[in-house]
Amino acid sequence: VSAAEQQRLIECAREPIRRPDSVQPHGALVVVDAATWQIVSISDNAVTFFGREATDLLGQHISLVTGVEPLPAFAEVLDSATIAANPVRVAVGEQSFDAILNRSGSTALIDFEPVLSDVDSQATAAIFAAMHRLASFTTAESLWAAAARELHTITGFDRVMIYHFHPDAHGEVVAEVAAEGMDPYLGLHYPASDIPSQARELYLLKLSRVIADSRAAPSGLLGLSDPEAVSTVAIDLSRAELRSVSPHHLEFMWNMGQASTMSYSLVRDGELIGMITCAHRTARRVSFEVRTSLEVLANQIALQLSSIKALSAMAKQIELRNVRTRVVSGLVDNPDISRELLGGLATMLDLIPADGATVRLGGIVASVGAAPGEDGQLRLTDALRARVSGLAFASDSLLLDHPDLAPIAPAIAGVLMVPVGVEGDYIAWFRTEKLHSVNWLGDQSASNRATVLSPRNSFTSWSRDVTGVSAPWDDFEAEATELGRDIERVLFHRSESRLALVAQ
Ligand code: BLA
Repeated sequence: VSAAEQQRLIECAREPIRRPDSVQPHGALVVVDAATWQIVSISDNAVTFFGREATDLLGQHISLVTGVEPLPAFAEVLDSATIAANPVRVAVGEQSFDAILNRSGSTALIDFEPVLSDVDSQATAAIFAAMHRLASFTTAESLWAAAARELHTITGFDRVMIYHFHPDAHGEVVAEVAAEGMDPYLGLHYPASDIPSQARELYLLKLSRVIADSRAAPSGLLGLSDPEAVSTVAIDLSRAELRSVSPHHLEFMWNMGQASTMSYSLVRDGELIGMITCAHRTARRVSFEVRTSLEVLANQIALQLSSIKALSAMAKQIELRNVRTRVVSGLVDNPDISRELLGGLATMLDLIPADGATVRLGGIVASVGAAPGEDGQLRLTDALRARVSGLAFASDSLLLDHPDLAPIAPAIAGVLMVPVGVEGDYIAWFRTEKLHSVNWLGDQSASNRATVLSPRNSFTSWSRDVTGVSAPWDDFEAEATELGRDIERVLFHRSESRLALVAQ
């Protein structure tokens, strides 16, 4: 991660996107005191929807907007624990609205969205049918691809993308369906700062969002700076459907040619593992009912992805345990443990694929394949022992993680090392560099941004070689630690039986 990207990560994450002082103008937001239903804040576009100026409504009772009738329904939604009670259909004059209520501290946020023509029941049926079809996919790749196709058909958006977040928070487009003539983004990677951390936190709390028109000027909220109002701090709009959008992200959307987006969070165990984004070249809205049905669909996809991942991790674990059993059983009756570990029927390299391995037992070092020389090993292990606490040391890039140690073993990129016993012995695996290139969404160099905080201007695929990095060690760290414990047990039994022989 470059210094500029580090700075961008910090700066982008600072923007208080939950309290923006404004809303998207395709509806009106009314904020009431949840106890009295007095309007404490209202968006300045109220007159276009309600026929009354926002300034006249501020401080009044909500019934001045809705008539007296819908109040019991409002209270019911607010008191129910789930959002499933939303929306409440209300008429104001000639216009029907979906009113969507959410609590925010002592206030209630009420989004008023003009009702779209009623094609929702068809869409809901299509969503259920898609859920049935998607249920049969058993690999992440096939599920991603099928989900993108289904969502493209259901929503009609120009482009539907599925993002997968990598452990370092950067994203990858893992499935895509795009309208004819649009540049494909499939397989491209993008930096973590494109979706900063506070946005990801918010997207865990609220699983879907709509940006109906990236070019529309937001409507300001009145009442917030009134010293007589409930609060002089901006209200938390996290749950508001109409919450206005970060100007940085709006600029990103303009640069991408996106007039509107609708996106869904993919969550596993409280962690954002991906997102589904539907993007359109013209302004576009989707009814609240369809949006919430799609939330259920996205939830199903996330659950399926979780179970696919859990099942494959379990299968891999069982396979590894079988190999480890074979490695260890070869040690039991063998006088030369090092030779067995490095050259027996089942070796350390069968357990954990690498380019070389080393065993140091009783102070004697033995190696196969690509491994640093004995002198280099000693310096490396001394240095690592001094700075690594815990059971195992794993790095897929000495150059990046410990640049001062890299020159000791210039041919080695990745090291996995587990101490054995207390005499400074160890087992270790070494991997050489795995050259590969990553295709990024847009040039990642500074020349493609006006300032550190600006989104990129160009989004053509930009390839960069990754050097000095080996394949990741992933779950092998735990496996290596287990093998270390197994070897200690074998050595312990051996010394016990030797003691028993001496005693006889
Ligand atoms: C939000 N950034 C987002 C969102 C997406 C992306 C999908 C969620 C909102 C939405 O659905 O539109 C990123 N969109 C992408 C990517 C692709 C795409 C990568 O179509 C292409 C495949 N963004 C920047 C910079 C900053 C930034 C420099 O590029 C910060 C300075 C911020 N992005 C940013 C913020 C949000 C965001 C703050 C949250 C928007 C909000 O919900 O208010």
